Amino acid sequence: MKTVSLKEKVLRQSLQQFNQVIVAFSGGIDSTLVLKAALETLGADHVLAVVANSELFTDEEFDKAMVLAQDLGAKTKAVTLDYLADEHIANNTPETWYYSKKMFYARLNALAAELGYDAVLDGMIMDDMKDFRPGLVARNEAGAKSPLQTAEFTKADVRALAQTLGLNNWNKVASCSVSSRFPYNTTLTVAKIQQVMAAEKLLRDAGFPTVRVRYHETIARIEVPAELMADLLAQKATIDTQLKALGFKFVTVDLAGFKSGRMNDSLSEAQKAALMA
Ligand code: NMN
Repeated sequence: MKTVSLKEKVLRQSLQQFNQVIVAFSGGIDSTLVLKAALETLGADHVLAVVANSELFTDEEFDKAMVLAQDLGAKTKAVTLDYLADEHIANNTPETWYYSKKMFYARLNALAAELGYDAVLDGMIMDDMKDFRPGLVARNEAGAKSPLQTAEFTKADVRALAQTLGLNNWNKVASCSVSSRFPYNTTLTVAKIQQVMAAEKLLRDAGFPTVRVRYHETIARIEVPAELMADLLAQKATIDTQLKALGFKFVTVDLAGFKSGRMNDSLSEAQKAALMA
């Protein structure tokens, strides 16, 4: 098995093939490591951190990512993406992940061409290959590079190297498009998205940094890690009142606890395989 220091060497060598790169930066640990390694390997004049702003991610995450990239010494650029203008995304079809990443990488490629950058890098890691991620198909089509995958980094490797490099202010909780809170084939509106985001913010502020409020029309189904369920129930009256004030008629807790990708349970294995092909 390759050691983290060997993987780090491969990462830095793979970055040296580029002259100027755009790093798709979310502020999470993976893209923070890519940005840091790119800055150190190529120099700050050769790296641009691009942060996407859209209705599908919170403004808080966007603001944090911009500040973090600047703190790391990167030049930054914000791009606004109108995801809901795409009907696959607005109707949350099972193709939503493909079309949202297609729009994302197309925008970054256009920016790279306009500004004279020779590659677009993202923070995908080995673990992402095991998940249902049709966005990887769009990445491949767009020709974007994932240097952490090239160097075979797992999440554990990323954490280890981030610690060695003194990276400690990345967004601790992995973020994900809010569309993952909605059943497939639900029409997304700004109002519904804001309802879910507001509910999750209330829950984060109540002591649940990892939380999903899955939207089932009048029903909110809360997922928190199983070990925190008792803490959630200790605040049940307040949370019930607060989420009803946001427009939910019924506020429920999922007894199975938080599990990333839960909405994909409605897709068959054959459907998932076809969407990843
Ligand atoms: O953690 P939750 O909210 O359940 O969301 C995770 C799911 O969202 C993943 O299982 C994946 O299916 C989906 N997702 C897909 C992509 C992609 O295709 N690039 C990116 C992020 C999340």
